This record gives sequence, structure tokens and C-alpha cells, in this order.
Amino acid sequence: GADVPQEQKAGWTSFIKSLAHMTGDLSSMTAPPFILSPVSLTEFPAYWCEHPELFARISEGSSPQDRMERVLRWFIATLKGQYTTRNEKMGSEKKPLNPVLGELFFGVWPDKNGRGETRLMVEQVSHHPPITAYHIENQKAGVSLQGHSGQKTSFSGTAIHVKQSGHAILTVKPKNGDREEKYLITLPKLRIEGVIWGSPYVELADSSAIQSSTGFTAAIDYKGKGYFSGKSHTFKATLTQDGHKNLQTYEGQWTGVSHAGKQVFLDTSAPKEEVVVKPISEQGEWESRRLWEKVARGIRSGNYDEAAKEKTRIENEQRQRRKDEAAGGTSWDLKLFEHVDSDEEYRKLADMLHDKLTPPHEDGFVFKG
Ligand code: CLR
Repeated sequence: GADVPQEQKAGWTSFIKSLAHMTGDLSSMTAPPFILSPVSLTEFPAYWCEHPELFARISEGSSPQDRMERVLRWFIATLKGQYTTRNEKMGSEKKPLNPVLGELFFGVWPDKNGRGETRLMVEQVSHHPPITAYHIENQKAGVSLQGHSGQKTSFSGTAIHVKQSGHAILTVKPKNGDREEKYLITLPKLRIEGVIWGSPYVELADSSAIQSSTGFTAAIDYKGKGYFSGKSHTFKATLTQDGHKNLQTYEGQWTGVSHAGKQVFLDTSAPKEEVVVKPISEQGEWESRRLWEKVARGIRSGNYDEAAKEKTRIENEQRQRRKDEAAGGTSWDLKLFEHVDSDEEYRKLADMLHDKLTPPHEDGFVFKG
């Protein structure tokens, strides 16, 4: 790999070899230090709201179709942050810290221009397999997002293929007095390219959808270089109602500009707003940045021995907890969410979606408030 530091080349080669034997969960594999990120996966749900303005304005739409279009615009606007931020900040995609069961992350986007405050609450609700649940809400705007996320990974020899599990449900209370609406958001597949060279980046693949309780469906296809156009990171979305004919097509780059017909649909060059998080000194012991503080410091400063030592300490403590629970016949209590075997809202909306790839049932994590 061209981008692998000389002294880590052997480690990178053996890591790549071990990817071939991976059994769906990359998170628990040990990777060479240069590819480690100091950020835990519990922070990732913040990417859903780095355009709080677009999120808040969904409820201002004048009709179900207008609101569906606003949901689609907000969703497409989140993709750049979700899938390119690590490359921008750290030079390539990196391996995030693998959250412990019960790890928490809280943040806010303050009120600006009367749009209302947006709050984010995240909890790691499973460790094996890793699942992260999140709740985002702007009470004033009447918009909230509830979801959970996991990943199944496989390696093709050149790229890592990531199938996302879980879904998100957006709830909107329209400002014009229309009834409350729900939107099911399914998640795209990822292909991690550039792995061999040691400079991974994400390309989105296949398709995802947004299904509204009002009958509107947005089907979104993703392509890399050389399909719809010569460009990377492109998408094409079509809007339909109750499975009827195409009402509108949206096309372009999710990292740049997209159009609906001749009109600009979204220009992602507008600056994003990062989530505001309490200083570590004011955080509780289960809060992500406090829990991983020493590991993150080790990774950032290149003191990998400190990072490894602290990571082992955290993992051993977790192992001991699980042993104690097994011995005492107890189990870990989730703090913010309650697990349900079949998410009722999901079932209804997935049924309207008629997409064979979307399973009829999925687990749910209900926010306890
Ligand atoms: C998590 C949920 C977010 C969207 C998202 C973005 C990037 C994904 C991440 C999810 C899961 C973990 C992920 C990451 C990109 C790379 C990383 C797949 C889906 C893997 C584990 C690290 C690969 C690095 C190796 C080459 C070492 O909403």
C-alpha cells in the first residue's frame, strides 16, 4: 500500500489477509495504528443533523408532497457528512472505536433564527453484534428521528462490502395542521475502496428508499464513477405516489449539486454545523468522549502503547461485567431505549414500500423519553 507508513507495511499486509476470514463483523478486528480513528461509532448519528435548518423546515412544507421533497433534500444533504467526513478530516476513512455496551453520546445544535434547538441522544444497545440506537428531536419544529444502525461486512479481495442493518423513522407534525406523518428511511450499502493502498474511502451502492405514511415513495439509486455520468458519488431518486407513475426525478452528486428537472434541488457546498458536546470534565463516566479519553489521546499523539493499554483495560472491564451478570443471572439495562422484537411503525411503512429487499419485520429500539 502506497499510503501505509513504512514501519506498518507488514502489519497492514497481514490485516488485509485476515479480512478474508472475517465473519461479518470488522469492528472487533485489530488493525494497525495508522488506520485507527480516535472517534467512537456512537458519535456517528450526529451526521444525521449537521443541517439542522433543513431538518427543522420539513414541518413547514405546505402539502404531503412538498414535505416528502423536503425530507428527501434533508436526507441527501446528510450523505456528504456521513460518508466523506473522515477523508476530509483525517486524510482517509479510518477504523472507528468499537463502542462498549451502554456507551452514551449527547449533543445539541442550538436554536438559530427561531428554528428551535435540536437534541441528540445515542446509546450503544448491543456489543455483539454492534448496534447503535439514536434519537434526534427538534420539539419546536415538530420533527424527530428515531433509528438504530449496525453493519455486516465482507471482503471481496479489493473492496470491503458493508450492508447496513437497521432503519430510521422520521416523525413530522406539519405546521399547517395536517395530521402527523411518518417516514421510513432505509440505509444504503457501502463499498470501501482503496483498502489495499491503505487509503480507504466510501462509495455508496445499490439503493435505499424513503417511504411516507402519506403514500409517497422516494427510491434512490447510488452509483460510483462511470454509470449515470463520469462522476463519483452520484445518485438518482424518483418520487412516486401509491406506486403510480413517476412524479419527479432528482439527479446529481450527493457530495455536490443535484437537480430536479432544470432547477437546483440541493447544493451541498453550504457549511455544515457540527454538534455541540459538553466538555469532557462535565461528562458522565459512560459518555463516549470521557470513556475513550485516554485511548483517543494516545491515538492522536501517536502514543499507541498508551492507546492499546487503555483499550485493553476498557475491554477487560467489560468482560468482567458480562461475567458478573451471567453469574448473578442479571442483564445489562438500557438507559434510553427499549428493545422490541418487531418495530410496529417499521412494519406498516415497509409494507407500503413493496420493496423486496426491505425485510417485512425489523427489531426496534423505542426511545423511553
Ligand atoms: C455507521 C453509521 C453511519 C454511517 C456510517 C458511515 C461510515 C461507516 C460507518 C457507518 C460504519 C463503520 C465503517 C464506516 C466506514 C468505514 C468503517 C463501515 C455505516 C469500517 C468499520 C472501517 C474500515 C477501515 C478498515 C479498512 C481498517 O450513519
